[in-house]
Order: sequence, then structure tokens, then C-alpha cells
Amino acid sequence: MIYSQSIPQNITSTKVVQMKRSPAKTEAFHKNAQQLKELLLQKQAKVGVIGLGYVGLPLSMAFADGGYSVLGFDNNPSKVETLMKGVSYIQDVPTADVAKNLNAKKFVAFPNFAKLKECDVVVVCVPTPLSKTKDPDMSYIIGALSKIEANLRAGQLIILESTTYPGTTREVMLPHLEKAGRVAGGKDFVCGEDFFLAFSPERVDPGNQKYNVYNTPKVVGGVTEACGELASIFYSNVMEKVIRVSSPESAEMVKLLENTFRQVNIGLVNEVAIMCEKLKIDCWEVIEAAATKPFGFMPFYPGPGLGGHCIPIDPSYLSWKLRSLNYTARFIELANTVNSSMPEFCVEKISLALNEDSKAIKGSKILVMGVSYKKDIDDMRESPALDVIHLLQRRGAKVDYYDSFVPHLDWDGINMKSVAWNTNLSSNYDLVIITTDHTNVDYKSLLDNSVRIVDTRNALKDFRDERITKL
Ligand code: SAJ
Repeated sequence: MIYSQSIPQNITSTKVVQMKRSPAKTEAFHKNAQQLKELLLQKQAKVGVIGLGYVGLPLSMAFADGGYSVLGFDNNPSKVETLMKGVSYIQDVPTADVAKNLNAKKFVAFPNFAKLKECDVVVVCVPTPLSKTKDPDMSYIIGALSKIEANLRAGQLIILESTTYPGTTREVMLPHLEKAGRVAGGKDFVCGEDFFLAFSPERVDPGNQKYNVYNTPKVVGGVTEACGELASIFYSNVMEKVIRVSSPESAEMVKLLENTFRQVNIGLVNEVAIMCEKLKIDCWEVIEAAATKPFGFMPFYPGPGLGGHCIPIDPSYLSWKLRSLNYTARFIELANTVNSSMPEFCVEKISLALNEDSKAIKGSKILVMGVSYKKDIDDMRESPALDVIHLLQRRGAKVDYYDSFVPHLDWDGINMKSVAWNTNLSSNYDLVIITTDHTNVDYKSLLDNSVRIVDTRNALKDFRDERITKL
């Protein structure tokens, strides 16, 4: 380890292997690496964060609180304007934190990227969605890369945090950045000598009250040994634990394993729900009893489908990459099939429940309780409630929704306002479906006043009533 004598104690390496790329330790290397290491350890380094969303803004605040000077960059001018007024638009980032760091001149936001050149470390936290054809949409990474390329200078450390397929850092980022030197009129830059490059997956869990940017272990994989060490030093000055892995590919794969693990297990438990219906067994009782096994089991729960910015998306980056290598990631593809069938499964439950009252979906008034992708947050991305609403509307139902976290729903072609809550709200509807189990709902009132309820989240687990249909 080049810097072993000064590596902070909170860095753990899973294993140290010969780096795939280790350029000669030239004069430039020692100058650039040594200078950057000192800036990092003395907290003099200027930190640039590209993408001020649910990942980039908490990260910016953490490093500003940690004593660094942070320059935030976002190509959405209204986000920059809001931040420069000292206001946060991210649920997990208090406005007081933004105002404090702004006033302390520890954080400034920019709509353009000219100041990137001033940054000693640049962290890329841009979205990596799927395209309409379910292929990786790399446009945000490519956009950020072009700004970095235009401002790259010797001594900078570039870290990609956006979730992506294994190989992105080395195959996409590296070649562009090495050419940046030639663009600037010099010879090509050499990674690990003139600049440093690493991957470190974001592990932000929106709304998680227990785990945050400080106490969630940070995985880091550098293109060279020095890249990995400098990135580890960077994070270890703010985060409690840094986990070194041997390469950016390994770090990219860590995140995809984490989220594929969830996607596949949620797919499994959704199929268990479908099987239990055919067996006329209560799947929630089965899962609850299985969860009493103190070892070798981790409960997941069925639901109306798979929402969020990570779980439904990230595994498809992995399966896409493997398809390019002529391999089919069968578990991922199967889990996608099962998870995306759940909205239809729920609508079938609604149809059967209405049949009990000799009603059809067409013409029925249906209340959708909860539209965000998981409980107690306002995030709508990939929310399965949207699919349920689309399916019901297509079948001629008159659909309203209630969600105190989402007062106005303008998403995915749906433009609705939440109805106002009152204790006998549900009495106005032929059927209620609980699609998101927010904890701030009075479920007893909801049940007492409902004609029929389809509960896709076991929110009514404490009630026994023949009006309730569970997944
Ligand atoms: N879901 C189920 N059944 C489950 C768990 C989740 O249907 O048993 C659904 C949720 O309702 C939601 C979707 O899956 O629609 C995703 O839920 P999630 O709990 O995985 O929450 P996310 O999408 O916010 O995932 C984040 C991820 N964090 C990062 O990627 C950095 C994930 O890795 C975390 O493990 C997860 O939070 C978490 O543990 O809460």
C-alpha cells in the first residue's frame, strides 16, 4: 500500500490483489498523488459533486459538514436556484443543513460546470435509468463525463457513484479522460499518474431513519492501487467505514449484487403469493412463520409490484451487460417477469372482490390508498400503484387516490390530485385497494367504512373481516 503509513484505520480491504493497471511511479505520479493525499488528509481538497439529487445532495452536505469546501453542479437550474436560497428539495436533507453550509461558504451550487477545474475530487452522482427498450440509458453519465473531460487537470480524483454495469468506469470513463490531456494540447493523460479514477456505489436508502451516508459502509474500487487508496482516504475522512475492493468492476458488481439479491427475492415471494392463492393458503402467515427461523432465512414480502430508483432498474444493467457477452441472466429476467405481472394480479383480485357484490370494474368507483413506491416516502419512480391505476382506468373504473405524501400526482400520463382524508372517506367507493402502506393512515376507520378492501401490503394484518381480500 503506497500510503499504508497514513491510511486511516476505518479502511478494510476485502483482499489485496495485483492491480490490473499499475503505471510506473513517475515523477508526475508522486507529485500528483502526494499533493492530493495531503489535500485530502488536511481537508483542504475542493470537492465537486455532479448531480444534486437523493445521492449527490446528502453526499455534498456530508462533506461540507466534514469540513471540505463543496461545489455542487446540476444542469437543472431550478434545483440550483432552490439550493442557493438555502432550501432543500430532498426529503432526507433538512433545509437547515443546506442553509448552514451555504452561509458557512462550505457549499455552493452551480448550473454550469466551469468551476469543475477547481475541484480536486469530482464525484458523479447522476441517474442511470433504463431506456424505453429497457437498455441502460448512459446519457447522464456521458453528459457528466464530457464536462469532466473539458475541465480535467493533473492531480484530480474522479469517482463514479452512479449504479451501472461492470466495466463502465474502465471502458467508458477511462478512455475519455485519458484523451482529455491531448485535447488540452498535451500528451494523453495517464490514469493513476496524471489523474485518478475509481468507482464507489451509492447506498442511499430514501427514508431510512437508521442508515445514512455516514454509517453505511462505503465500497471503493480504484483503476490502480493509488486510485483506490486516494478514493479510500477521501471517503474515510467522512464515513465510518470504507471497504476496499480490487477493481472498479468489482465495486460496480457489488452494488448490482446487492440490488439483484432484492429484486430476485421479491420476485420469489411474489410468486409464493401467487402459488398460495392457488393453494388457498395465507402467504403472509407463511412468511411470518418462516421468518421465525433464526438462521438461513430473510423475509421479503409480496406487493403490487416493484418500484423505486434502484431495484427494478439496476439488475437490468447487469443482465444487459451479460447479454452482450452472450449470456442470459436467467434469475433477473424471470424475477422481472414475475414482479411486472403483479399489478395485473392485483387488478384480478379487485375484479373477484367486486364480483362478490355483483359489480364489474367498469363503472365502479375505486379508491387507491397510497401511490408512492414504498411506505412513508413521496417518491413515485416506477411505483406499481401507477400501473394499477392505468389498468383500472383502462377497464373503465372511476379511480381516485389518497396519499398524504403525494398531494398531486402528475406522472407517467396520470394527472390527479389526492382526495382529502376524512374518517368515512372509503364509504364513497365500491372498493378500496391499499397499494402503499403508509403508517400515517387510520386503517381502522378505513376498514369500518369500506364496502370491499384489497390489501396488497398486509396493512390490515390486525383485522379479520370478510370484506378484506389479501394478496
Ligand atoms: N418491495 C417488496 N417487497 C419487499 C421489499 C420491497 O415488494 O419485501 C418493494 C417496495 O415496495 C418497493 C420496491 O420493492 O416498491 C423496492 O423496495 P426497497 O425496499 O428495495 O427500497 P428501495 O428501492 O428504496 O431500495 C433501496 C436500495 N438502496 C440502494 O440501492 C442504495 C436497496 O439497496 C436497499 O436495500 C433498500 O433501499 C432497503 O434496504 O430499504
